[in-house]
Amino acid sequence: MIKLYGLEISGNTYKAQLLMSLLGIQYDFIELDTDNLQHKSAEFLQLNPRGEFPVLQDEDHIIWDSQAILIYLASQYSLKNHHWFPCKPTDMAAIAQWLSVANGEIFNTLGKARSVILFQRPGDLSLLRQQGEQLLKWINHHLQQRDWIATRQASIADIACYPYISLCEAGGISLDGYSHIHRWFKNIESLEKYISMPGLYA
Ligand SMILES: N[C@@H](CCC(=O)N[C@@H](CS)C(=O)NCC(=O)O)C(=O)O
Repeated sequence: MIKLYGLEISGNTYKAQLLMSLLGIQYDFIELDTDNLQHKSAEFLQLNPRGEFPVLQDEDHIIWDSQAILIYLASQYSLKNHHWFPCKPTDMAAIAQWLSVANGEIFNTLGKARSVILFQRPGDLSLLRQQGEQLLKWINHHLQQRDWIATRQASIADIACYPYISLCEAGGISLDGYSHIHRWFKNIESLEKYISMPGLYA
């Protein structure tokens, strides 16, 4: 049985949970005791030397980084539904670009602003909010003529980008007025076997 190590309120963990639900994959969830820094313990560092979560374990295969987990799950378990991670080079490149945005700009502005407020992490909140608002404008414009963020069908790029955009009001960044982002939220939330997480925009 696949094991997922993470935290229920972690958007990066939710990326893996959402894709596993959409793909109908059963797994054991191991909620980390982050108050006692379980993710920095010698045992956990064997799984992920970065001391971060989520981590996915599938038999002997250990995968850290939520984007890498999405690539692994879609490639290994979605052979009949190629749209999650298609083999066409231009689609793969478009998906890679948006996985990079998810791990870069989205996490580092919207995600960080949330963690400054919710988890008292250090950070310049007004700068993060300013950068986050610029990012939302760009993504809203990008989605103007599109149903999905990278390709013509739902892909792992949508799953990677969705959580920290939908969670961003917890960081004091308003989602008001971004009509294309809201339409894209609805597209994702209409997927069969979609699951939510605490704090998503509703
Ligand atoms: N690029 C990594 C980032 C992982 C990450 O920063 N996870 C956060 C939780 S969402 C974490 O482990 N925070 C604890 C720490 O950095 O000490 C991914 O996408 O999985």
